[in-house]
Amino acid sequence: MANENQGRAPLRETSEGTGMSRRMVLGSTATLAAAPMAAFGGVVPAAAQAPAPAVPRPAAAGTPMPTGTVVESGGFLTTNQGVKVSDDQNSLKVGPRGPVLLEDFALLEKINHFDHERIPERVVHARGTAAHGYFELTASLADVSKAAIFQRVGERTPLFTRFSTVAGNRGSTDMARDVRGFAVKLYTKEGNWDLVGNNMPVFFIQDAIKFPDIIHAVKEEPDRGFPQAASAHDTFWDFVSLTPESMHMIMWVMSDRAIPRSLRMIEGFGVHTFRLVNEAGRSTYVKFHWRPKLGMQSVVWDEAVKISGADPDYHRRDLWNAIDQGSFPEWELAVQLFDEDFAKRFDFDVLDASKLIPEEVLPLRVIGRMVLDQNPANVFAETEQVAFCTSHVVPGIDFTNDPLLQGRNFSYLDTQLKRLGGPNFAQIPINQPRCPMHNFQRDGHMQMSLQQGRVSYEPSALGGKDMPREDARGGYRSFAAHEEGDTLRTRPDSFADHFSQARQFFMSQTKPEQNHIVAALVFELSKVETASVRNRMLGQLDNIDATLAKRVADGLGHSGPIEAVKAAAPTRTDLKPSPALSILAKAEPTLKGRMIGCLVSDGADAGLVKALEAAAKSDGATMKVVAPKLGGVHGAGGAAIAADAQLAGSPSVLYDAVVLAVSEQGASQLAQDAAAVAFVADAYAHLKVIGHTAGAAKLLQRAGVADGDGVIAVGDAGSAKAFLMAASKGRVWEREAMVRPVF
Ligand code: HDE
Repeated sequence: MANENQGRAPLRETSEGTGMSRRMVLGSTATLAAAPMAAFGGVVPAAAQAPAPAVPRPAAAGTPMPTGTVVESGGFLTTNQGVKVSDDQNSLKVGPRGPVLLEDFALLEKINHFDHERIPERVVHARGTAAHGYFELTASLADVSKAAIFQRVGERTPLFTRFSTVAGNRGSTDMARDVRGFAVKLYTKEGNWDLVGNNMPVFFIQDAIKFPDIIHAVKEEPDRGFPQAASAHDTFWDFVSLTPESMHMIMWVMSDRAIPRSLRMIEGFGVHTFRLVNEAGRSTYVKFHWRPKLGMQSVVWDEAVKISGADPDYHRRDLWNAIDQGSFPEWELAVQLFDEDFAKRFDFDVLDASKLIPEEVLPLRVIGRMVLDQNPANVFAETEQVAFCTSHVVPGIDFTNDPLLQGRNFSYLDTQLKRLGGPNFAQIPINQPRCPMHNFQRDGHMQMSLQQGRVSYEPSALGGKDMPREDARGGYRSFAAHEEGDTLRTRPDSFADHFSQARQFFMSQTKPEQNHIVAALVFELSKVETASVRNRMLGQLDNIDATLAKRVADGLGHSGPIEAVKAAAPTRTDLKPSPALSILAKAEPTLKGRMIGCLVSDGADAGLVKALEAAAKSDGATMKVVAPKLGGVHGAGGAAIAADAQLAGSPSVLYDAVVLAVSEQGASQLAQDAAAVAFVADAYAHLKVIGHTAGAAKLLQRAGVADGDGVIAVGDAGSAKAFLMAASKGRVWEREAMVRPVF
């Protein structure tokens, strides 16, 4: 069968290519030579294995034989039925100018398949990017979980991780202000375990029944079809301003966590409280955390807006390039473990997904690491078709009564049926377990396995001793939780406090981070056309913190008092700030995985550019040379300096720090180029460290940049090091009040 999937775990054995190649003519009617189909990802029909001579077919009378580009070929094209295709350029006609015949099965099949290439995109998390990798256990969890994956230190488990935005459609921008999905499918020896999390540890709602509402509210408005991938519109703020349980999550999505610099630099959270169960059947509550080895980093909002134009694929390109170049992103897996006593003592209900347990209250235990070391071979087959389900758990991992989690356990299975077309989605290679799998589920759409024998039920004696049976000892057993109560549609009182942790989050942020939360709220609410929605939201913010509400009101130019919105429970002010909730409070100086943009001009010092590149590399960063033309520039003395990118298409928003390695004359010329001026002005406004040669003065002046904090003269290898040292500290936050209003 042609086009058989060649994923990591193919359903059937496929033949490998022999590397044999042939010449073919593109855009011509020349005959293709015989060679194995495996080069195209297909199974080699026996007849096609022997190479046939590459003899061009003589053109039939009246058939034009255009000459095309000669390229190497790996084998015959065939239809899906394995019939060799003689001509893939022209449909079958009556005479050269006559009607096309319905009997042209090759045409019909090709168009038919093309018409059905798309499957429904995910209702949420449609835009995603993914990678293969592995999980390695670094500390045993055998005391609390019997899961095989948690037993042997050093054991590696293959996995596939998909990152996503939530609100936008598949074609939207990577840089939307949004939660990032962080879904990991672990192919354990006891079956697949899907840890389907986000880069924020809490959620907007407490009960799954509200999920369609929050998603309808944030998605494009149904009558107009916009805005796309944006929460800054009336329906979103209408809903959340009426849904106080969202307030904690609102603080997170208005923070810089919602505009990450790189997917390699985000944290991940399982969000819900899960259970671990050990051999003795004892249950321990657990919260899962992924922590990026590169540390966390975010962009500033104006940068996010501009990156969306400069490179809407910024995150996926960054992840793909890093893996392609062998800089494998890595995360630690850590757990917060607690028992029923802790759950009873803790300030909030551990079943409430709008709350977190601060690390300072319950420390993290690091148990492993995840390394992403291989890009997908095919985005559709893997990234699109991967089917995560929260209900995919393995012995030793179990659920709690979190009403959000319970609803998710239905939704994910249900959604895969719609997206992937039937109940056999577990047979798609990316979804297959890597351990033996057998049961009596039969037939269905796209059944891929040749299910044999007359016995398709159990118990059975007819099948003999080879039939699969239950395993009372090793099989999955749900934790025997004691449950009783009346049947009610209600929320527990223990879920009623919606503001205390929202306030705690805000108070835990550094000054620049608090400023950004205020600015984000001002930006978003400024896009809301309905005054009553804005005002109600101010009332909700007032319940979080009066100063926060006042600052947002000032930023909006709101006149008059803020109208109170009744809260179900008073806001606690005794919760201690948790520095672990801040990005900046735990940021370590580093350039690892970061990108430096070096703008060059004719007459630049080629030696300096080389020295900068080498120094950046030794710090773990990459330097890209940006020139007015892709052909590069002539350095001082005529030495050629090659360019990686052209200035107009490579603005400074794509880099973490910039250096202007330009000659005096080059700077004068660049001062006439709006792209060069914006390169410098934006780097300054985005608080980046700017290195510059003495010759850059005119360009700096034109961009309105004066020497000062983070603007560093660079002339030789020594000063290049000093520039990189400054850049490793990240942004120059002191500059912010000079470049944009702080409300
Ligand atoms: Fe999801 N979510 N979700 N979600 N979610 C989906 O499943 C849903 C929630 C998350 O890369 C859908 O396969 C409900 C929380 C990720 O393929 C759907 C509720 C968290 C992904 C669905 C939630 C998530 C999804 C759409 C409220 C963080 C992408 C396509 C009860 C812990 C997975 C799909 C991927 C995807 C339902 C809330 C994370 C519709 C009903 C909380 C990372 O089934």
